[in-house]
Amino acid sequence: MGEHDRIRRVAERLRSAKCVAVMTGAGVSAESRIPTFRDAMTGLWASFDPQKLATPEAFDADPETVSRWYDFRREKCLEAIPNPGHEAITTMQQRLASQGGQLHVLTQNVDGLHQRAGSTGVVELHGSIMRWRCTKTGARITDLPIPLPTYPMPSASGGLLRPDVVWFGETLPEDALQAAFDAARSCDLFFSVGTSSMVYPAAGFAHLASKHGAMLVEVNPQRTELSMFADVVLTGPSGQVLPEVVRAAFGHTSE
Ligand code: BJW
Repeated sequence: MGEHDRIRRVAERLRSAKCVAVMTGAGVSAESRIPTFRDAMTGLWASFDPQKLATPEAFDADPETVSRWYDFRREKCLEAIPNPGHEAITTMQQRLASQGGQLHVLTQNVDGLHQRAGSTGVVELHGSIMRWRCTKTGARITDLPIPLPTYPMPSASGGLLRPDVVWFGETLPEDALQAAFDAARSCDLFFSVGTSSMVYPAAGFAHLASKHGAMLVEVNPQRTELSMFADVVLTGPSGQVLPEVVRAAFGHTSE
């Protein structure tokens, strides 16, 4: 089956679906020029290992460096604009809603680009880079200047402000986890878009959906840990592939 036929097969299922779940990873924002998580260390940050910086241990040992890294990335995310991949997901969500269905956006990304593309109810499994959280009280704060005046940034209650994201070894927000479980168990179609499918528990939701009977579709220019389990693999950048799926299903790419 060629790529065109694979897209048609997905489009047919999408047209008749009542419930769709879309799990996204860093690749969906690559065409907005936000480097993927594993490619994030460019320029000044080239000598750092993201897997080591995105940990509570790194923040405890060197809160200045970790705060600077997140503030640098916060600025890049704010400068970025949503791309046709984000927009296609929003279009799918609106089309499904208009025919009485629903589409759940589950994202591992912390960049806020799905919301800025107009998707609603976005489930942020790994938090948001736009928010900071007090290490003492857990209070959240969103309206801090860019750049921060100092690194690390003290909180009003004598603690530090850390990014409100989920680091390795930390648990995901309970409400986001529950929403993702519910969506994976109840959807007829599950898209895994732009993720290496290496990080758990997020990577497990595709398998859960498949076990519950959903068609599993992967969108990625590269093969991943998930590819061999997918019913359909659409090979290419999500900013090209997803608009093609929307066109094939609904005949146009925007509302
Ligand atoms: C394109 C493209 C284009 C390029 N179009 N695509 C089970 C087994 C083994 C280990 C574990 C397990 N369960 C839990 C763990 C431990 C750990 C884990 O999974 N480790 C793995 C490395 C093995 N998980 C955790 O610690 C989680 N917590 C947890 O489970 O708590 C309970 C517990 C604790 C302790 C022990 C056991 C249980 C928390 C995970 C938190 C992840 N946080 C991060 C950082 C967020 C903040 C930040 O951004 O700095 O989240 S890590 C990082 O990885 C980030 C991402 O959201 C996440 C996923 O990465 P993603 O999105 O897949 O990006 P990439 O870069 O890997 O891939 C990009 C993809 O895009 C590639 O495939 C490209 O080809 C593709 N692409 N251009 C489409 N144009």
